[in-house]
Amino acid sequence: RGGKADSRGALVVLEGLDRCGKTTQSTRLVKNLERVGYSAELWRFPDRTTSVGKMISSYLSNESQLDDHTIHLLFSANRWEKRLVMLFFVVRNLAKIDQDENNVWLQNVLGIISTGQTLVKSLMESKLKSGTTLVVDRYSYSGVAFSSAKGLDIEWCKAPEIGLLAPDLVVYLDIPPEKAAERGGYGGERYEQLEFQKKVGQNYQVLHGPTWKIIDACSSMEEVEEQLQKMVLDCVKTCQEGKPLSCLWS
Ligand code: NYM
Repeated sequence: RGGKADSRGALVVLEGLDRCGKTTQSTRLVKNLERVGYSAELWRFPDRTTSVGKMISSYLSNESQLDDHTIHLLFSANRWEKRLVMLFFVVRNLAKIDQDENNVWLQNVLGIISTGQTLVKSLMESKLKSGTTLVVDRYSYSGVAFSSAKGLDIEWCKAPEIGLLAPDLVVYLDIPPEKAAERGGYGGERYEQLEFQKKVGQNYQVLHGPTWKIIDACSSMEEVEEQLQKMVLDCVKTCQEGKPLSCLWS
């Protein structure tokens, strides 16, 4: 819908404290974007379905103990591992293709291999370039804000995220930690404690940059939904008009 035929989708990230409403809002946002004719997908980090994600999940539910640096790197690895999926995809397709000399796709792939170019293109980039907007529930900013709340150096926390795609828009759902705690439902996972969340909130402040927009998460669900959709539609249009992709931490 709209834009040039080869226009890309937007990379939109939702961030905030636990219980700020990110998951509800990101789900609604994807439905709303699709309803008005855009291709959109919901991603979330941690992605608990991968083997790294399972280690993270077990740590969060206090079933395992890990050094703070180690779990930080696992959260980051869980974002990086989206690249490998693409490599598998290529290998799987290569295995399927018969050795037909006229197969242009295969010839291209072999050409790329022989010139030493990398085939490993991130799944995220491919999705965006195919025109799909990605709505991502938590990203590198959660990684930095939560780990540095444990006392890890903020620059050290940012380092493993360098080179991941930078979002076109980060929407911070702003809620005072006390209000979030009142919403209840802290599920007993690690980090779901008021004092810790206060530190996380302060760390998020340090990360705010030009691509960030803030929504008052204490407004009604409908109001947040409406504001969010408006911001995202503006961003999607800018991306369709040719805004280039960039990498963290630009
Ligand atoms: N979290 C999430 C981190 O500590 N680092 C990260 O990189 C990410 C993506 O995991 N309390 C924390 C924030 C949350 C917890 O997230 C699980 P969720 O959105 O509740 O599944």
